[in-house]
Amino acid sequence: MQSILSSSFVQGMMKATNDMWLKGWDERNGGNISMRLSKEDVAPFTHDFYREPRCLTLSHPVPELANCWFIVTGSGKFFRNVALDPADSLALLQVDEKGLSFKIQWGLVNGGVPTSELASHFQSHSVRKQVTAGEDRVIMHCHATNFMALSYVVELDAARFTRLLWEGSTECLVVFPQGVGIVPWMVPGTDGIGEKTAEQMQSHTLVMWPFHGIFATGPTLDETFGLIDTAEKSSEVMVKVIAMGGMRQSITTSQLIALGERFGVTPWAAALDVESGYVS
Ligand code: 2HA
Ligand code: ZN
Repeated sequence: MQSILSSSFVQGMMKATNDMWLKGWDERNGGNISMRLSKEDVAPFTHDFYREPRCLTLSHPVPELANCWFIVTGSGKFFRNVALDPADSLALLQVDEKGLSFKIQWGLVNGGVPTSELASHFQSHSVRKQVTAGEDRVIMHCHATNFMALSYVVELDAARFTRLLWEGSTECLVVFPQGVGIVPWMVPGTDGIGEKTAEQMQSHTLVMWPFHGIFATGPTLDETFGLIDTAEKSSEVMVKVIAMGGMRQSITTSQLIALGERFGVTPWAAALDVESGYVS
């Protein structure tokens, strides 16, 4: 019998959290990840499940996620420790048939609860599951340094900020053609920030939490990590550009349109419409 520790989803969470720690995006207990699994994914590992799983009530009902399985990081757990002791840091849980509560079937062996951002994750999962016909399975939150730094100096306008990141690196428009949504600063770990984030997830794969970090979604851990990595790289370029005195030239609107055509993506029109290089 194969141990759940060798499953692709536990191994995947170990790799993602370690990569993010090494990137410097997840100091202390910063950041959280959740991935929706199928019952086929978890079926080979039921022998590792608790005989009497703990049941916890959800603060916000998620009927769209009824019966769904998730692997998530634990509240207060450090990303740097996940790979050292995944059974302590991760939780495998299943939502009940009404979307009102969930059972912890494996993990958190030393106690504790799933990530404090579970409300935001679940509300975003509900939206992404629907808008991508089930394709998006991952929600990832972290404190990407340069992306955060930009939130202190740019105008907090989603179209303008998207345009800035598209200009910060040629591949960005191809990787996130739907652009970056922005929510106002809000207290983390609440249903309120979860609602606002999920609203943005209707039409964006990336959402900025100003002065805090980033929320991202995608079909796999690799894709979602790559999405954040791309936005963060562009943010780093733009931090340097702004520190050097601002843009003197950049990718033009017609060049961005040509990029979209070549790679078969439809760029968010609002971000094409705003003027280039607005940071001076
Ligand atoms: O998990 O990053 O936003 C700690 C956080 C909360
Ligand atoms: Zn955070």
